[in-house]
Amino acid sequence: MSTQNTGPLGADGKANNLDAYWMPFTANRQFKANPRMVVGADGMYFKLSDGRELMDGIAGLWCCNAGHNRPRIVEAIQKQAAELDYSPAFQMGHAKQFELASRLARMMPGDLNKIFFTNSGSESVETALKMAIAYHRARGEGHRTRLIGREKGYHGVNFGGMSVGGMPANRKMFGSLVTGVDHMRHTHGIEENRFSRGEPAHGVELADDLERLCDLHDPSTIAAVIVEPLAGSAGVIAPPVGYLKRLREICDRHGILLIFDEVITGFGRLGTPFAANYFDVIPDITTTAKALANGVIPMGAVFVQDKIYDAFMQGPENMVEFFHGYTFSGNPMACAAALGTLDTYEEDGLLTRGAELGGYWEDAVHSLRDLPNIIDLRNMGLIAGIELEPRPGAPTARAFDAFLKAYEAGLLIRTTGDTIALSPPLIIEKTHIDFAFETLRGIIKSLD
Ligand code: PXG
Repeated sequence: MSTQNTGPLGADGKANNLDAYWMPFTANRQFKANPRMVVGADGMYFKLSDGRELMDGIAGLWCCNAGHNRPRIVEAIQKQAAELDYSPAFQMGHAKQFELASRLARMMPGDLNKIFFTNSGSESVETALKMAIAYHRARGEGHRTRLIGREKGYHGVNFGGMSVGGMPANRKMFGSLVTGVDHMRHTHGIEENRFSRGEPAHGVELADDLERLCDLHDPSTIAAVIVEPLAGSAGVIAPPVGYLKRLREICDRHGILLIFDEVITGFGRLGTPFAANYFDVIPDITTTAKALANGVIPMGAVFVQDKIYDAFMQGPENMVEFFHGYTFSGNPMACAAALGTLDTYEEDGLLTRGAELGGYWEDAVHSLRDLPNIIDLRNMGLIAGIELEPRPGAPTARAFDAFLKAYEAGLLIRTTGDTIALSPPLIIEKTHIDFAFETLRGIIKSLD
């Protein structure tokens, strides 16, 4: 079943096939029985092994915000590879790390002026959680160790992120996880919020759930609260009006750090550079990855307020201040790709393009309302969530059928549970939006 030849013979003369690769977050047996193979990408489109084009409705995995095969980024990587391929991440530096960090600091509102580089969203989250705990300890508040996440949150798959995350399927197989973690209630499923355009009107009081956890654990034990400003993986859940502001107020009242996980919302997804701009709420720490280097080379960045960095800069100057970092933190190839990406975002005005197109996008999303099996439609910036009624006794099956049919029709979508998520490259044009929603209209109509 999975012996299909995927390319030329290996040097050992044996056929390459689909057996050896254990694919992430994939139904391996189903995929290998009927593979979907990509061979190229340009602009808004993937090219498939059968010669067809597939419109990218999800920016790769929420990461190729400038679209594919962008010349600035390609050239930056080619040049960098020939000039400086790698330089040691610890106790050595190269100019592009400092240039990139300076540029990022200028882009982010508030005092989030210190940047720590990682290679993924998951690593950014681990880094942020460790920073939060160590920050309090450095200030003499070593009793603040507890971490608070939220139900339905997704913060990557490493132990810290999985533990503060609230996706049951991502947690249940992996034992007792990190201890000293608790969760606020999620903000989804409020009946009056169905078919909201942008921020839903109801549910600000759910932020007060943090007060409940403060009462239970005592705030002096809590280091940080981490939330996605808009929850992506759980199915596009925008925060109720005023919710994030209230979380900020509660954190301030109790000396708790607020971490925004902007791995999805960062770099223009909401029509503003960051969700912090959109919601006008400044966290203490922001985690990013994905679109930082346009998905071309793995890279993440953690932004921290000056006060946090400063708290670490104590003790003898020859001592390492933060015992944390990765071999590939700030590596030259990733920095070059990120600088080329930021140039592209700037030149094409992509970080605010979602605001310009947002109205057209929103109308397109909500035009599906009359279709069968639609139980909710949600949108913000260039994101859409289309929630389908689950098939009785077969949750997720209807949405997965939509995924397969869309693939056949030339459109790449994501599904999570019974929700279809769309997050196209920010270079999208109205004609692409029309194609996506006309295609989806036909598909959703045809689903049993
Ligand atoms: N935080 C958030 C908010 C994320 O969305 C991560 C952390 C982890 O990032 P890495 O780079 O370690 O994967 C993510 C990742 C989807 C989807 O379609 C979402 C993610 C990854 C893959 C698919 O919902 N989010």
